[in-house]
Amino acid sequence: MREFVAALEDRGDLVRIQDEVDWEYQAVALTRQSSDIEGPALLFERMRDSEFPCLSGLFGASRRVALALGHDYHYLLRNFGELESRTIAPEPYAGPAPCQEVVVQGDDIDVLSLPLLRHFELDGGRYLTAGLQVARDPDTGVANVSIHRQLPLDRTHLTVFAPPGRHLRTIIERWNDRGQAAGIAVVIGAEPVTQIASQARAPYGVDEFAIAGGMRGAPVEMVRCKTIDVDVPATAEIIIEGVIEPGRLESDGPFGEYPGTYSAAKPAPVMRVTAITHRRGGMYQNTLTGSPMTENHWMMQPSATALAYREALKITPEIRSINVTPGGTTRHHVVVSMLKRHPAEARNVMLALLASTIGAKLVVVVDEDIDPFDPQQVEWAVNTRMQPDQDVVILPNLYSPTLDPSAPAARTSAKMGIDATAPLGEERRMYEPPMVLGLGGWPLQAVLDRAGWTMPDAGGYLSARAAR
Ligand SMILES: Cc1cc2nc3c(=O)[nH]c(=O)nc-3n(C[C@H](O)[C@H](O)[C@H](O)COP(=O)(O)O)c2cc1C
Ligand SMILES: [Mn+2]
Repeated sequence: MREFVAALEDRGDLVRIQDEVDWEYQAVALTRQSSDIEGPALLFERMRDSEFPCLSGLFGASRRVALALGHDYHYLLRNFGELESRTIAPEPYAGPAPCQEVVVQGDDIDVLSLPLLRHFELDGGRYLTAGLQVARDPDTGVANVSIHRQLPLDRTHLTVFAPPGRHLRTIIERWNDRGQAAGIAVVIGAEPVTQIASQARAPYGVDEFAIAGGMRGAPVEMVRCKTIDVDVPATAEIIIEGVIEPGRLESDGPFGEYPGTYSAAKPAPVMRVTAITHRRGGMYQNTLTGSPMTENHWMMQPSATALAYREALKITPEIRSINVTPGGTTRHHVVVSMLKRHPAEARNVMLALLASTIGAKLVVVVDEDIDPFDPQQVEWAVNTRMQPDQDVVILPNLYSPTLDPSAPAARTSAKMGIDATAPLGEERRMYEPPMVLGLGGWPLQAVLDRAGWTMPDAGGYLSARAAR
């Protein structure tokens, strides 16, 4: 993390703020504004009421996700699944672990010694938003790594917003079934590649630290926590160790969430903190979420897209390209471009995606000549290649992991598929854009050059926008 911060600083992609910043709204207000212009990451060196600096908006521009993984962002959208599949198991760290340079235990523990930020107007409180939660299956001992927001209840308790279906929740329930408390570690300021790897939609039983190892090309180096049997990345900035109190659920929320809406207050498991360990000068980290795009979305989009490819490719190998769109908050709308070989195939692709765990509510399937990343092309395909009474499938009442406020019941949604592909065969000609012949033979530029034409200055005209 420290190397990454230094590299960003060298590139002018991180700005240090030395003035004291308030954890109540101010830090988030600045992060939101930087996010909206795809500006720099912000390192708040002095936070009100805390000794810890706060790094915010680390992934607030897609270029920084790309830099963390050493690949162009569009390459990541296309190939994240392939990167996820090359795992390298974690290994023990040699020597004393930096993340345990300082150990805080007993009465000294206070989660609000960390600068947890207050994000949005109607939020239920300050939130910890950049913690990687690590817990182990009670039978296999295999770790799971994922990110869940946490609301502090008092000095030593935090909720863990891991809804049913999340791997962490399954682990908690399995420990609960035995009447035992699951050990849980919250890793703050892990190596950037590990943070992105935590978003892999790998099956239950796959250790996301091994995925991180594959992505960084070397094992993630781990140390055993001081008070629980859980291993954490030794070079992380801050670790919160604790146990899940069996059977206890407390109200968590509301919180301004990734669908760009609030998620209502819901019961969530509770963690009792048993220790906080950190590096000297440990950096706290905050991630922004809310209306797309934010770092929450940039972090999720590659893995959500990888999941969409996996599901679509089960139907046909002729998938050209997939966009899990920003307007669909990188979860709920999927546009798939495919080469159709059977008249009904697009509908199977649609159903596979609507049924998947990505949480898609709308799937639009277009032909291979349409770029799913160009909204105008997609709309044109919907305009000219589909009839609502024949090409729209609406399915009521499906299971769906979603925070959509319009959902009819918890984790339930109606779903819609639009087949905007043209018919196969002879008929297809009528669905293709009219071609102008001779474009190559009569290049306009030569004509314009001869006429001495240059682009007119727009200043003299009333611009279209002003006219509206
Ligand atoms: C910044 C950020 C915050 C997130 N917050 C939550 C959250 O509060 N609850 C949740 O269930 N998922 C949250 N997620 C998504 C999960 O971390 C992600 O889907 C993860 O892959 C789930 O892991 P699993 O497949 O091991 O269950 C968040 C993701 C990011 C990038
Ligand atoms: Mn998992």
